[in-house]
Amino acid sequence: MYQATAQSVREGLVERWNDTYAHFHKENPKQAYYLSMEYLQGRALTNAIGNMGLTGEYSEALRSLGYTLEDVMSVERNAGLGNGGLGRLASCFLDSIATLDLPAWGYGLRYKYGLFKQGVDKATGEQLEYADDWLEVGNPWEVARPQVSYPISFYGKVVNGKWAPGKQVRAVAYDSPIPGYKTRNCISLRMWDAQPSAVEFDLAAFNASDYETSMGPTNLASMLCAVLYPGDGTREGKALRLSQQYMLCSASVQDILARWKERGNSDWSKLHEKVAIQMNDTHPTLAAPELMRILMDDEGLSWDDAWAVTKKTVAYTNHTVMPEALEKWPLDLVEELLPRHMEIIKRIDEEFIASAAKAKAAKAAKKDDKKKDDKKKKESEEEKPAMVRMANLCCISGMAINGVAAIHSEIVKDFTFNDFYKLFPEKFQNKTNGVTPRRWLAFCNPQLSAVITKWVGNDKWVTDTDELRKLAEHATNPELQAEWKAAKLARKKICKDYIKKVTDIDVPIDSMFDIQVKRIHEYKRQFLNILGIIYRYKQMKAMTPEERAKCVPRVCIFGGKAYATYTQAKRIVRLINNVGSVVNNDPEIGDLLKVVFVPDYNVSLAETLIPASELSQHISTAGTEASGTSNMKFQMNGCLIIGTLDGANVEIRECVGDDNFFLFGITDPEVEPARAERAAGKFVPDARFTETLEYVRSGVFGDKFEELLGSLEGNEGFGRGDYFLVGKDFASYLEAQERVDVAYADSMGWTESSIISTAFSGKFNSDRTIDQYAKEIWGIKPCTVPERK
Ligand code: H2P
Repeated sequence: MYQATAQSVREGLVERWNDTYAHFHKENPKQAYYLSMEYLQGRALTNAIGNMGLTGEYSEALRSLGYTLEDVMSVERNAGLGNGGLGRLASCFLDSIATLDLPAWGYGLRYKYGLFKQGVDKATGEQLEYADDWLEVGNPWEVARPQVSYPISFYGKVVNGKWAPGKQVRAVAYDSPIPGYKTRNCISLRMWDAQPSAVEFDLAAFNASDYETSMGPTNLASMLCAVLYPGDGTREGKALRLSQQYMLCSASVQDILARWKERGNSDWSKLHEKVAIQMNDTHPTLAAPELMRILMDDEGLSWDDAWAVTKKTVAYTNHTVMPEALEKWPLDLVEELLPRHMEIIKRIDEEFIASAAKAKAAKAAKKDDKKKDDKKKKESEEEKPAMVRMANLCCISGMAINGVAAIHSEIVKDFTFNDFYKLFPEKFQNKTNGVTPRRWLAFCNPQLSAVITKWVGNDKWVTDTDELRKLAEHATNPELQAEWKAAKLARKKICKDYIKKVTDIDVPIDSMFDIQVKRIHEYKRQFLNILGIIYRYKQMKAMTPEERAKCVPRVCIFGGKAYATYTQAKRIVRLINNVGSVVNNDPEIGDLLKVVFVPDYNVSLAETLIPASELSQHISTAGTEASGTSNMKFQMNGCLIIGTLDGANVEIRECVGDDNFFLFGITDPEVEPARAERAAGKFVPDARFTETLEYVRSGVFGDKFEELLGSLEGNEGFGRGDYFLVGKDFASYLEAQERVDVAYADSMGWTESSIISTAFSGKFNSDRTIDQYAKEIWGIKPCTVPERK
């Protein structure tokens, strides 16, 4: 029934999809292309019928056949071709682009397996990883386009200034329709699959039974699109990752230029008037040298002409400021894999250094500055082996460089890329992230949506989220409050049933649902959360039954994947699970505290958890989380936030007001001094922190978690000595949690804050973000597909 429903919906989409393509072709507008290694599309069915305004009709039709829409849609596999926020952001952006009728497309890779399916070992609490065979039963949302295919070359050498590649595969297009909300516009997400190139198939070798030789290209092709982010610990792994990135860039750039020609354009110097390419983080950086190569080597442009237009065409979004996450590749590897590109990159580098030196000289820099600069230059020259720093290449080639939240964009200017900022301040922008209110409120939370529509007076808020502000006028109205609470309770019930199904844990729905879901990472500090829970548990154990009865009951829910080779993150998962096993089975504690790790966090799970949330945790060390986007989804669904002054939390707090946000922790400027204090041995941890660590060490949770705890103390051999300052923020975190408990006990006050949260979430609509990209970076305008006559 799912397949039948999907086919029927798809049929309805195809007409809009074809019309959109034809209309863009006819109008020949400037078009933007979003290049991303990740997309977290989640399920397509509910979204498609929701955007087409046909949810009621499909529900009804299915009911008449003896099915429910919920059951049918829950069969769909999640398209999990991403890791976290970066990939989901790309998917929200596509929804907004289509909804705003903008001429733009997405490009990605069609991995055979998604990131991985996560399980939990019942006995040890450890994370388990399985291949996520998301295409196993086919994908009704894609259309293979074997006629759209491009050669992708690797290795070889440069002969007379041109590349004579050593290996080749073919990139073949698979398109998925992305319908906009209440519009006929339907854009494409084009994902490339790798196929062996027939010219490389060694028929003679095959017939001589030398299968290994003859199947070489086939193997390369199947490796290229096997998984997202293959381990890059070895040189082979690095080569594979870089090959994937190159394949995305090369296929997409070839396709973009083919379309540009097909639409009748021919003046290369005006390419940027018709094309904008957005590089989602540094993974698609090679788009810039690839564009240069094609323009020069295939189209015959001079270096100067090719460079002039390339730097007006590509733009770069930075998503992280952590030095270890800024990609760099060994120069000799790039040279071996992509010899012509390395020549181009070297020339970009040389010309940049020369022009930067000129600019400096012209400014007659102060003596001090000069000394500093000389020192920097020396450091970079001394790096061995030599590296290609992708972010630097992006900053030099990009027409625009943007961060993803106000505070992050400032950090990017002041620290991460300060040298580049000083040279070209005009390139630097901020584009605070957003999320689509269709998927993340209207469709995932129909219960709350109905209440909102009733009290706002119409459903215009589904696109114009400023309309949500009208809720604030009624935030203390008992009638709205009652309906609001009923909607929340209905969602908590659904969530409870889901938790029971997948973990067998019974959670009480009259407890506070306190959720932290995101990639497991030390900087995101799931560790701080679980240590806070351990402290709470320890306190409760020491109470008399009467005292204990006064505690605010909580269900603490975690979800998120730890990258397969990230040992410390995996230890955190194990600690959470072990704490859960002890706490959840402690008769003294009963329903007062539950700790749940819901395995295999993905888009659908988020759609179940977020509507049920009352408190959510966004507690990264200040200055580390670029933006965060789940904070926005929680806020939209009337959830209160406990958080640090980091990423988009800062702007969320400005919108909801200090009273409706549980703030704690040190601020970004205080981080380095705090690290220095630690390094000097001057940091004295709060007694509650020491006590909590000792409690874990006493073996209450089975294992003593020595490696994990050691990382907080900077013991020799155990990491960087609480680099993310869990100890420093612990006391302030506990105090904020106390304020949470007090606030939750006042049900009316809490509900008022919940309503205010939703009411002032309008800014975090990805339509707003995309409108800014369109106007301030891409220079594109809506191109609305007319009704069929
Ligand atoms: C990253 C950042 C987030 C940001 C997101 C989208 C890489 O996502 O860390 O702060 O909101 O990109 O810009 P994530 O950590 O969830 O993988």
